[in-house]
Amino acid sequence: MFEHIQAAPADPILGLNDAYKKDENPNKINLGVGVYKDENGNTPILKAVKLAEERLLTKEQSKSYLSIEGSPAYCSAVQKLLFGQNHNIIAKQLAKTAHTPGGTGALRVAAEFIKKHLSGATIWVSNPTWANHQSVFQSVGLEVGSYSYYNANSKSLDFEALLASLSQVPEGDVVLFHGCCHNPTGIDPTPEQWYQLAKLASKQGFLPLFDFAYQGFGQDLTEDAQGLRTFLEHVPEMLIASSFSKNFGLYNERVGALTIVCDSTDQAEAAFTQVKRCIRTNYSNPPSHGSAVVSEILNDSELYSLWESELKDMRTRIHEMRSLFVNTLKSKGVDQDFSFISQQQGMFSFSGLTPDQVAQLRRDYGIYIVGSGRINVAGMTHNNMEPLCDAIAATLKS
Ligand code: PLP
Ligand code: TYF
Repeated sequence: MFEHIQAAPADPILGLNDAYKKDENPNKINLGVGVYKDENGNTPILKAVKLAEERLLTKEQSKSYLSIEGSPAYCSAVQKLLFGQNHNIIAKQLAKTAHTPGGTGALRVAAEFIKKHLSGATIWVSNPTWANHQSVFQSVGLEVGSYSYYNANSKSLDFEALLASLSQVPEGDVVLFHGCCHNPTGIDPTPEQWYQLAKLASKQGFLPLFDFAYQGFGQDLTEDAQGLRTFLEHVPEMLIASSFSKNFGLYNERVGALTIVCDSTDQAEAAFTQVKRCIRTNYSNPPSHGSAVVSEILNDSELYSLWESELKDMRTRIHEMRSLFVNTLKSKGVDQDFSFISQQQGMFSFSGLTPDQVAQLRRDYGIYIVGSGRINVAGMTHNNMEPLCDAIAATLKS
C-alpha cells in the first residue's frame, strides 16, 4: 500500500536544525531556526510565564474541552493587544478571535476559510517570505502568487516595485503582510509606506491578511502594531494570524490566534461561524495550557509589566548583537558593508552570503545559516561573536 510513497523534502529551516543537533563540532553555532536565545545560548522560559503557570496550577479546576474558539478571556486579551485597549473595533464588536495552535494553525485555518468562502481568490505573498507560507496555502489548494519586496543590490525594501506589484492585484484576492519584523529580510515598511499600502488596499479592494508573529520584537508592542492599525483606518475587513511562540517564548505550547475583522457585528458573527467550522473539522478545539498562560499574563497588570520588560530585554539584546556583529566584522578587516544589519529589526536579516559561502561556513566551521543567507541574529552571543566573525571574514576572502 505504501511502497510507492517517496520521501518528502525536509523543511529547509527545521531540517537544518536537525542537522545542527547531530553535528559533533564543539564550536558549532546555530543561526538557523528562528528561536530566541539568551546571552548563554539558551531559550529560557520567561519569568512571567513561570509565575502564571504557578497560579494556574492551583487555580485550574478541570481539563474538560475548551470551546471551538478557545477561552473568551484569551480571545479578548488578544484583540486588545492587536488593536489597543479602546479601539473602535472592540467597542463595536467588529472582530472575532479564535485561539489556534500557533501562528501556523491560524494561517492554516485562514487558508481553509479563504479557499471555501472567497471563491477563486489567489493569495499573494512577498518575495521572499517565510518558507512555510507557500506550502500552507497550497496545501488547501489555493493559488499562491508573489509580489516584489526586496532589492538584493541595495539590501532594502523595493517600495516602488512593491507598489507596482500590488497595483496588479485584483479585487477579491488576498495579500499577506508581515505585521512587523519581516521574515526573512528583517525589513519592514516605514509608517508612511504602511499608509500608502493601506490606501492601495482600499483602492484595489484586496483583503489584507496580517501574519503577526513578532509583536514586540521590533520597536515595542504598540509601534509594531502600527502597520496593522494604519490599515484598519482604510479597510473595513482583515484577517490576522497571531503567534505567541516568540514574544512569550511559548514555542512548544502552540499558542496563536486567528482574528477576523468585518464591516458589521452581524457579518463578524456569521463569518466566524464558518471559521469555527474549519476548526471543528480540523483539530476540533485548541489545547488549553499555553493560552491560559498568555491570558493570565495579559489580564494581570503585574504579570503584564514583567512580561513587557522581559520582552524588552529580548529585543534590546538582539539590537545589541546587530551592532556588535557589524562592528566586529569591520574590525576583522571585512570590506563589504554590513551596516544594513544594524538597521533591520526582529530576529532575522538577509546577510547577502551566497549559498556556497553558507555551505562553506557549515562544512568548515559548524556555522548553520539558512541556504538563502538568512541569519537569526538572536543566535549570536558575546561568546560566539569573535569565532563567528573570524569564520565569515575568512569565508568572504576565500
Ligand atoms: N509566521 C511567521 C512569519 C513566522 O516566522 C513563524 C515562525 O514560527 C510563524 C508564522 C509560525 O508561528 P508558530 O511557530 O506560532 O506556528
Ligand atoms: O522562520 C523560522 O525560523 C521560524 C521557525 O516550518 C520555524 O519561524 C521555521 C520553519 C517551520 C516552522 C517554524
